[in-house]
Parts: sequence; structure tokens; C-alpha cells
Amino acid sequence: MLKILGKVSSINVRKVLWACAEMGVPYAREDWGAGFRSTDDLAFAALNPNRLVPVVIDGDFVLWESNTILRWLAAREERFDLLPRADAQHARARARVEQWIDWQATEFNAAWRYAFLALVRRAPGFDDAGQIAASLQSWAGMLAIVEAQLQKTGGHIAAQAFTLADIPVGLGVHRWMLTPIEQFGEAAGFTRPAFPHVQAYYDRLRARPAFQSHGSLGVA
Ligand SMILES: N[C@@H](CCC(=O)N[C@@H](CS)C(=O)NCC(=O)O)C(=O)O
Repeated sequence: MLKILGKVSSINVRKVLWACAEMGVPYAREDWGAGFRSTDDLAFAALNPNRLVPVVIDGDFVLWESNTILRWLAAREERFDLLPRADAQHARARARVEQWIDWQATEFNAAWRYAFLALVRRAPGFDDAGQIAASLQSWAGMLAIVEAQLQKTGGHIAAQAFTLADIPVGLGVHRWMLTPIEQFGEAAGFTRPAFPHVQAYYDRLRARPAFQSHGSLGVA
């Protein structure tokens, strides 16, 4: 059976759990990461030199990088509805899904980091009001991009229908919704912008049983 190493409070671990639930893939999960078994453990570091969760183990195959794990799972399960085939006929549709998966890992993810560590994790050293405000502005700018794209597709991030890209992007939206921006914003003059298409998208994702049971888990 597939083994997943990583705690559920990690957004990157939840991507994999949500994907497994969407695809009906059984797995056994072990708690690793801050607050649990340390990823500095030599046995863990031998699996992932970055010492980060998630890591998946499928027999003699070990894989890390959450978005790569999502692509691998979709390919293994032949879920071409979630990630179109890697052939010329489906090149455009596949690239559109991959574009949003990569955008999450690079642009979207980078924008929220400071604000999330300050307002949710309350991490030491992340208490500079100017940097929090800048991160919130940048994060809101990413949400504006999602808003415009959803207006175009009329459904999900890469297309009208749900695809693999909705897992990483959807969890980023979930994080935005659950972060207590208002508390900080009032003092700093930052107001959470209204994004009606993002709200409707979030409601759509929240209606999915796999998100309810494995994606959200009540944590940002
Ligand atoms: N690019 C990696 C990032 C993984 C990552 O940052 N994982 C965090 C949790 S979300 C982690 O392992 N932090 C160290 C720890 O919890 O010990 C991926 O997408 O898998």
C-alpha cells in the first residue's frame, strides 16, 4: 500500500491526501514534520534530502515534491480527466493544468508566506507590520488573478471541470479564506477585497467529499 509521510497540518501533505481521496487510492500515513517525528531524522533525510514533507513510498519508489506527487498519482491511476494525456492531441489541455499547478508552487505560494507565518503560525521573527501588509497585498494580487481566470472558465481554475490543478490552487484559496486577515488589516489599513468568483469556487470545492474529508481538515 502507498505510504505517505507527513503531518496533516501541512498544506503540501493535504494536497496528496485530497488527491488520494479524489482518486480512491488507499494509503497509510505517518506523522512526520514539526511537532511530530523530525524530518532531520537520518532515515527521513535519506528519503528526502530537503527534509520536508510530504514523501510518498510505493514499494521501492520514493517521491517528494507535493505537486510532482499529484502528477504521478494521476498518471499511475490513469486519471486523464484530472491531468490530460501527455500526447500531441492533449498537449494544450495538459499544459493548461500544469500551468496552474506550477503557478501555485511559484507565484501563489511565495505571496502568502510572510503573512501566513505571521498571522496563522505566529512564527517568531515574522512580526514586521510592513512586511505583513506587503505580503497581504501581494497575496490579494494573486487572488485577483484567480478571480479573473474563474470568470473565464465559469467553473474551475484550468477549465470548467475540476482538474488536478484545483487541488494546489484550491488549498491556497482555502488558506486565504481561513487566515485572520481582518484582525491585522483593521490596524494596518488593509481590507480583504471581495472576490465573488473565488467565493463561488471555494463553495464548489467545499462541496466535494474528498475536500471535506481530506483537504480542509479545519486548518489553513
Ligand atoms: N516544495 C515542497 C515544500 C514542502 C514543505 O515546505 N513542507 C513543509 C510543511 S508544509 C515542511 O516539511 N516543513 C518542515 C517540517 O514540518 O518539519 C513540496 O511542495 O512538497
